[in-house]
Amino acid sequence: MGKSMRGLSRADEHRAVLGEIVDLTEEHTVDVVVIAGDIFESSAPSPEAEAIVYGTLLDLSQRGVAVVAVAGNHDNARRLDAISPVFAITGAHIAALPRPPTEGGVLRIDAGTSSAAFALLPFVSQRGIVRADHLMSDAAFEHVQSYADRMSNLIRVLVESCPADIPTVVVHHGFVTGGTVGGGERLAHLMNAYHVPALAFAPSIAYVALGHLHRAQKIPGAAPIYYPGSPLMLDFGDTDDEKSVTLVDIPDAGPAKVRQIALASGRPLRTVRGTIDQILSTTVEGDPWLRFIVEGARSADLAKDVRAHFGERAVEVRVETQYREDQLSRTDRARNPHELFAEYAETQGLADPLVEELFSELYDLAATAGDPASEADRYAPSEIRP
Ligand SMILES: [Mn+2]
Repeated sequence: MGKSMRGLSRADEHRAVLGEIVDLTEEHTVDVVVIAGDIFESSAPSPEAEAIVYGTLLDLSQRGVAVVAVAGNHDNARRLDAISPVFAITGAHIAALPRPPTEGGVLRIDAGTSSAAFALLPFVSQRGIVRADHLMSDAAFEHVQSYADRMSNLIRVLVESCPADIPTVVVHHGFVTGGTVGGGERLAHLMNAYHVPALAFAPSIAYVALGHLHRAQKIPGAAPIYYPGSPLMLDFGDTDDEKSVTLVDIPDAGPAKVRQIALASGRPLRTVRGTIDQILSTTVEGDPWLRFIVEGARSADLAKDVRAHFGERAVEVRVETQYREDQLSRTDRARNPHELFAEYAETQGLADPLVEELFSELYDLAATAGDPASEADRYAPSEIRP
């Protein structure tokens, strides 16, 4: 929540899609809503974004629906941690920081005659992993060094602490890979150092709810492991996705039944490509956000002409194969570096979720370097100079 479209508010779409999800909980008699992060776009969310999220949590509470949430890498973990005791009173449980099983890392929820245990592991940065595993005080941590091994151990400790007589659900925000990592190239090596292997999730786990990747997908593994994806299209790169929520039915015994339910709220993102004459004669159905890629002859008034024709929804007008340096000048300072990088990567033909994840990780390290005490507080996008 709180992510804008090239500086234009999407708050109406955020309200609509959360309202749609709240209605779905009633239609499908949902017991628990799981939010695997990111909750907010920024670690300094606007009061409007907070009002939308907190209002939704209270809506769910009034309908008797419990909430289990973990913080993601965009979230301000310490800020969410501060407010979490207040929301716990309403039945919304926010795990913002990694905690040992008995101090909030494991949560039991009873709904009617059914119960489930939730093992909660919010986003852990590479630098945060050492602190996190000290918390768990388990001898096995002394012998492992890699992020993947340490994270696997954290998950094991949490899952083994869950009651054995009820189903266990793991909720985690991070990058989980399948069994195969391809190639010997440097990028693959770096990514390999910063992921959680799907093998970390034991077959006894009823369901693994993941957040981080925008695209809805199932990760191959011994347990059912899913990313539900983002509820709105966030980037022009997402345009082929149908947005959905994941409905999971967990029986007292046996495998979970998982299905996607399409979401109708939110404006789609469309790219229109062609010469300026073709573009100006295009009819656009519905009310999407529009990106235009202009081929062939161009003029200084290109963007003005396109915006005059299509209005405010024409959020981006770009000339094919030419990256314009001046794009990174005035308006972009207020924008999110992840968004800027994704856009740049695309103009360079480098658009790839792995590249964007790597950028986010490097950015995280750079933005928090040298100040371990306030890792989450430091990131304020408007203060970072390009
Ligand atoms: Mn994330």
